[in-house]
Amino acid sequence: MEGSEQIIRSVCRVCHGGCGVFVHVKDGKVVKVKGDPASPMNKGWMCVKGINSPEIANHPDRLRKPLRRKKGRGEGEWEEVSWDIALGEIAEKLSRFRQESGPESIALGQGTGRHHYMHVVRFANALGTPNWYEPGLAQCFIPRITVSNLTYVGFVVGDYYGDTPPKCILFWGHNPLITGPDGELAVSVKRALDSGCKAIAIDPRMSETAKRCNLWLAVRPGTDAAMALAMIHVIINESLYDKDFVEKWTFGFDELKKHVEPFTPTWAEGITTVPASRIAEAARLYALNKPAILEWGLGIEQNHNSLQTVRAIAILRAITGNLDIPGGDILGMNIIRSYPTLKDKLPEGAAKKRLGGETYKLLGGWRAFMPSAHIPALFKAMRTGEPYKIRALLVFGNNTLTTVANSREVYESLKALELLVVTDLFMTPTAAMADYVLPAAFWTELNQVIGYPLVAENMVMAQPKLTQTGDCRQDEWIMDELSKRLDLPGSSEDLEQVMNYQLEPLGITFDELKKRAFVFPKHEYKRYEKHGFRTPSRKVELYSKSLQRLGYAPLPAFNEPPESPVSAPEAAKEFPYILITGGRRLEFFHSEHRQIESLRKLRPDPLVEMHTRVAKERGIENGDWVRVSSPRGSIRMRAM
Ligand SMILES: Nc1nc2c(c(=O)[nH]1)N[C@H]1C(S)=C(S)[C@@H](COP(=O)(O)OP(=O)(O)OC[C@H]3O[C@@H](n4cnc5c(=O)[nH]c(N)nc54)[C@H](O)[C@@H]3O)O[C@H]1N2
Ligand SMILES: Nc1nc2c(c(=O)[nH]1)N[C@H]1C(S)=C(S)[C@@H](COP(=O)(O)OP(=O)(O)OC[C@H]3O[C@@H](n4cnc5c(=O)[nH]c(N)nc54)[C@H](O)[C@@H]3O)O[C@H]1N2
Ligand code: SF4
Ligand SMILES: [Mo]
Repeated sequence: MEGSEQIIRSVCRVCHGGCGVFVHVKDGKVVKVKGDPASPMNKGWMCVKGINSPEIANHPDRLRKPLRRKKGRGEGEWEEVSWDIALGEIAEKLSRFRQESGPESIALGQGTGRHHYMHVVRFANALGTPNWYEPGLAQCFIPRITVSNLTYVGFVVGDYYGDTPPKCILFWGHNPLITGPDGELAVSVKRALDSGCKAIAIDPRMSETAKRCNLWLAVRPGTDAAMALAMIHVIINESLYDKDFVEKWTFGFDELKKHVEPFTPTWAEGITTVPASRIAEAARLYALNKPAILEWGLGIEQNHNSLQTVRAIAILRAITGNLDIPGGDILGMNIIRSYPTLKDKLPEGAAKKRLGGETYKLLGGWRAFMPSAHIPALFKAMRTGEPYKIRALLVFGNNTLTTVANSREVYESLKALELLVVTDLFMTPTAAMADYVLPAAFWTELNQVIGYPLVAENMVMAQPKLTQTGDCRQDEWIMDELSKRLDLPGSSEDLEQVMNYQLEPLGITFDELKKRAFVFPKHEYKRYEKHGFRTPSRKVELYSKSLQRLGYAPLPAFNEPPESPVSAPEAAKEFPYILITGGRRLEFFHSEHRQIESLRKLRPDPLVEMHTRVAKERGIENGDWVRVSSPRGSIRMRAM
């Protein structure tokens, strides 16, 4: 019906959050998105990115048809082709590479946790290639997931939605007022802070979240393990730990106690540059204000010592008895089935060929949570053919040139491929280098089951397909169509069947979930009291025999970051400052949204934040254009 507006319940997915929304559709287009006050997640709130969904969905630069390269790579000459032609030609090439060089010569890439995340893993297993990657993983989320599984099995998230509010929140390398959702929503964190709970931020930067805290510890980047070890030292030394929980539910406390004896706050001050008294104060504040949430983020993972850093921090939650209690850090309920990734279809021999798998055992080896290729090893194989040639890369929503480290090398790697296929919403710099560019569906244009928070799945929501743009297709469909043409395992099962399989434990189908909008059962606290933790010792493993068996330290340790002023004083003469490049902005999601006018005007220029002392030393004023250089490259940015 022309002119009439429909309003349908859905879930925003501009980021990997889960804000319940109402989508207004008119003449087949999304014209407005509003927060759903009934959603327990966001209670009607939305961020600027989500609110501007219609502008993103209907943007004139959206890719609308499959494109085939007409001239040389990156020359920008394309011809529109039908899906049938594009998919047929791609499948024909993949089939040839598989036969000639083995399936491992085909790599799959994807970006951050989007709807098709697990479908890429499924497609890789069906293809028989161990070589898929995601630029998050090794330095985003996988250390936290891996450590959680090694230490207490399962993933914890802050309990913002129960009846007991937290008394304290410790934000560690995390800025959820800007970046949430990544396990929590900015709005829940804000509510908790507004209600007057105590808060601590451990962040080299006075972040938006740090500004709202009682205590801010400006840690030297990459030295968080030393800080955490000293906090454990204080909590044990001053007897602030939860004796009952430690005795009944932890393994290796005596070893830990002995291990942290030398790690005093004064020792940590020498490493982290934070005064010993403030480290002790933070330890006391956190341990004495129970229930407490420990919000950990990317800042503790983007370093060389990520696993041990994250382990030391995870141990803090356990010895203070904050695990799975009301208002503390609750273990995910995982109320739906895990995605059918066809894991058993990947031959054992293929898994052994995973690039980097032998060296990075917890990323790509058999003990890994979700084995994937080691990105530098994979991109090196593309460039050099060592240890074997990667001939094709199929990218589903990753701006590889801007989000994988070392753009120069990435560029050389992509140029060396025989086939590059990029599926995206827009013509990104990465897509511009491809042989085929395939148009992806935006969130209002696809079906998906959303388990939230990610990997914990305490709540499940439905996102229904409501609109269509050009010939855009959802990534899962593209992979399924290639699977059919290659006659791969699982190709007879469609997405609806997969979603219904996942939902089966709830006794509902995707169609029924769409009508209910969400399922959010009451949390069952302390389930470990019934069956123990799901670790080998049935307890929280402060001391990890599993890590020891893999050849890693069973108790967390600090290692000085490479290329720091301490470990590389010579390099520090030429490059005296430490650069950290996490720092997200509310207006953008990673490399996205710079072309969305309503968002871009809020932040027109790339900004580098620096200390006023550094600015004074260099005679830099607020807003000046400066050049930021590292041994790997340089970039022009505006000083803040
Ligand atoms: N220097 C530096 N680099 C980083 C980070 C950092 O902090 N600093 N962070 C790292 C982290 S944690 C992550 S998770 C990664 C994120 O890396 P990416 O996920 O690659 O980041 P984006 O730029 O959000 O997304 C890439 C592309 O996906 C497209 N896209 C969006 N939705 C869809 C969809 O449904 N289907 C398809 N096919 N395409 C879609 C977008 O248009 C965009 O061009 O970056 C990593 N890289
Ligand atoms: N608006 C928006 N939201 C997002 C994203 C986005 O691009 N835009 N990306 C999403 C993704 S994929 C992710 S992974 C999350 C990440 O979200 P967060 O986990 O919040 O990560 P960041 O914002 O990168 O960094 C958090 C803080 O860590 C600090 N930090 C940097 N180095 C260190 C360090 O060595 N130690 C400590 N203690 N702190 C350090 C930074 O100064 C920063 O304030 O955000 C998600 N949400
Ligand atoms: S926080 Fe994420 S899910 Fe919520 S409105 Fe913003 S972009 Fe959408
Ligand atoms: Mo990420």
